[in-house]
Amino acid sequence: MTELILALDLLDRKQAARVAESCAPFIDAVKVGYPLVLATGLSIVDDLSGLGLPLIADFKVADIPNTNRLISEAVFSAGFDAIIAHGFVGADAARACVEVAHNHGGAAYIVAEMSHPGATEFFHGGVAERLATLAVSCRADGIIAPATRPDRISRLREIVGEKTIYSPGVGAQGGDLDTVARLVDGVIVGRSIYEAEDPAAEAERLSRIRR
Ligand code: NUP
Repeated sequence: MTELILALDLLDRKQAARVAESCAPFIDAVKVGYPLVLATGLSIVDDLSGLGLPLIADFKVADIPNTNRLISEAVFSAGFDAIIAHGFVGADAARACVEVAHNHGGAAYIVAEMSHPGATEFFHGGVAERLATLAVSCRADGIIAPATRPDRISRLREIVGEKTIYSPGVGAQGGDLDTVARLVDGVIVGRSIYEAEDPAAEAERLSRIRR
């Protein structure tokens, strides 16, 4: 079954906790990014840890190896279970995130290709393929690939094999859940769920139509 990962890009701590709690029975993980953490601080992890779901830190870490290591240590010490990092900074920097993740019993995912229209300016022309190859060589647990371009997911799948592919871009960005769910291990969905009139009902609906 393809996982359903809630992208919790809300700015209000109480609302975020409420949405996550109501959706919890229908989702497999919660992804937290800069919007929520910058609004609430890392202590938001304490509010969400009671859900019993994996918490993914989407900080798209992209610095030198030492700084990546420091960021990753802070992320896992706060209680996150996984981290998303960029690969374009090079294998040494990406590997720093992977090593810290694995030392903490967690996971690290490398962005291979982003989902927004502008991503094609830099990720196409062989770059995404190189990033997916780097993710494999760094022993990352998987990659992030765009739900908005299923053909690209299929191409990147050839490179990463059995590794996990998590895919954002379903719904608000135009990606089709049914198409993408067949190709990936997990879909990442934000606005379609948390902006719905009844987020839990929408999460339940999506959880039923994914394969
Ligand atoms: O390529 C990416 N595209 C993307 O949308 C990589 C990401 N990490 N994301 C994130 O996925 C984005 O920051 C947001 O948190 C989520 C998609 O949210 P939505 O478009 O479903 O609201």
